[in-house]
Amino acid sequence: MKTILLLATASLLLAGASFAQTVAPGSLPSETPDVFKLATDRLDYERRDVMIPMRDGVKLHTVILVPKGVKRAPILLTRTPYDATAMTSINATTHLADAIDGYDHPVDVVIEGGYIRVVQDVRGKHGSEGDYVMNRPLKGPQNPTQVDHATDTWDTIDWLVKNIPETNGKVGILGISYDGFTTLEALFNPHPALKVAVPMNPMVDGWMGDDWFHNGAFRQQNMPYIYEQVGSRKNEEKWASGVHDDYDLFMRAGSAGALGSQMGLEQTGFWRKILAHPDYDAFWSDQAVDKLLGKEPLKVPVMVVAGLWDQEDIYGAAAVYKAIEPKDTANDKVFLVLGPWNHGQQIHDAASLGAIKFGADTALEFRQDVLGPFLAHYLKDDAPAMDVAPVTAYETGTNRWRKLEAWPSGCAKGCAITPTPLYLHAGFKADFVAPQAREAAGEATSDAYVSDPAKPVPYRARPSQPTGYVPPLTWTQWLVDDQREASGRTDVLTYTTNVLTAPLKISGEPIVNLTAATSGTDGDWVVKLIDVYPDEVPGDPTMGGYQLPVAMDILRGRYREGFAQAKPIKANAPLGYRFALPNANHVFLPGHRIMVQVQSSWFPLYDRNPQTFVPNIFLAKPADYQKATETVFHAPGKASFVELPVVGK
Ligand code: PG9
Repeated sequence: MKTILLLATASLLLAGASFAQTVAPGSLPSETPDVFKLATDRLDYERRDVMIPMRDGVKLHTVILVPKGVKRAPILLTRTPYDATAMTSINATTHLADAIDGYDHPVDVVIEGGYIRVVQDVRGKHGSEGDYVMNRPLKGPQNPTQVDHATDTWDTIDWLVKNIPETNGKVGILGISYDGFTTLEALFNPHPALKVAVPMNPMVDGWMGDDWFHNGAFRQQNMPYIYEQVGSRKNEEKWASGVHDDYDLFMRAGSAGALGSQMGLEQTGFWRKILAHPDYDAFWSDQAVDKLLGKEPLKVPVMVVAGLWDQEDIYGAAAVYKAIEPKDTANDKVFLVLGPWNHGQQIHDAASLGAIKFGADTALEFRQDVLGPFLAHYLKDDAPAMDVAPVTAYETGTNRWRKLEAWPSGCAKGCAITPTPLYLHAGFKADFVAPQAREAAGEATSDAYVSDPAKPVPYRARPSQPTGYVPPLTWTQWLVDDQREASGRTDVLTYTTNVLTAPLKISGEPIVNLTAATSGTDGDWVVKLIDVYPDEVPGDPTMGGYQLPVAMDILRGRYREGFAQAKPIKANAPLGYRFALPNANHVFLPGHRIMVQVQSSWFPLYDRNPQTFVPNIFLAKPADYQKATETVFHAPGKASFVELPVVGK
């Protein structure tokens, strides 16, 4: 025993001697090593941080996560502006599943599939070299260089399959939102090792209906995002407005342009481009990904994933599907998933959204029954069979998944979709009968309200939260907010059907057809298609009378004749306004009612329309903002209606 003690003591003394540092007199050396080596033997995966050279010499920081022991594993790649290091070290953990348990990773699919997970900082962001350009356009009229996301993806995939010995040489690319955009960009001249792409909630056309504008109305609450995303390489510059309620912040600023100037946003190139391109000019249309993909050959199987209540990019997925589906003549290369989700909810829990309950975790069902088998089929060596329909669409209202051959199509076989006008009527009624002479015989043939830019309609209850995902923020739920508050306002017109006695199903885009006049020379029209719950809902009393938005959107009236050029509106003239609302796949159940709301502001998410025509609303002056009387007609020959894609036998 004594010997052991002696030996132990001796070894400690020796150890102490070997740790002793030769310290220069008068110095106190750093205690932090130059490079900290991770003790990897405890991890169930290997982490490799590499800088991959692109064809122009710029190196892109790429994190490679290899599950221990894998052989001939496929690669799942995501290219992001949101910090690859942060996205792959979400928890201090020894498990890959926990390291990636967050944004952009369908974790269970990645882990159960034994995939090599690769996440790369896009050019100009975080650990990558090069210059950052928001949604960098493809080489061409908006990008005179020889590099873009397509070339960077090609070069990256080429490097990966040559430098990761554990791979089977097959690569899938997937991502949500901006990372859905980079996923789509991989489809232009795709690398031969790219076997499948899953763009989820992708940014596709920032002006038409995704993050920056909707039909010309500017989504000003995304200004903090621009500030932080473009203000510095590592998003170190943080937006601090000093005002808690965004309604106050944007109201006091006047125009979005004025706020941008106050916040120093004009230092950034992308904000200057926004200011310079308020209309749908070539700057926007040249980089609309759906338009560009529509001209490309279909070389890689694609599953486009969309959320029916996507609060950020509700336009992009449907637009891309419309553009590429016609190329899929065998109906086996282009797939669409429409889930009852907010932006990206498919990788999180989705048993509910806000107050709306689905009875099961619909995101888990998607990952297990659709995404997992889909990726395995194209990426695994044994190419396991998959039973994934061309379209997998959740039917809200009945809470059922539907497997369809195409979209829109109301059912698998044997039904048809009939565009059916839901007319607005006197007495704030709505029904499927066109305005008759009865309205001309004395009943009101129109309804009016005063739209006051000094008191715009809040798009949700105040205080107006900023956009964001960390509780207590509920930005992710705003598309399912109860619309009762709005329906009680004098500057919101609300039309409602009688109680339905039979289910009514719609599948596709409802189309707004307003006949309306304004006393101003510009104006916005917001139209909401709403499912009104019964006055009492057995088992769920809080849902009694709930006004659930099914599809909502905004049109900036100056673009009534076309998006490329803003034109003044002829004052006090009944004019037609026609625009599509986002896709719905909804059953209005018996006992429910259908409601249509019309209003002229949706604040502060969207900037105010001055309601007097100015060349560029970003530069509007306080005096330009004037009240206007808005009139919506429901008379024979001047009907207003929402054309519903009604599913029938
Ligand atoms: N689509 C998301 C976003 C983009 C731009 C502004 C605000 C949000 C996203 O990429 O997360």
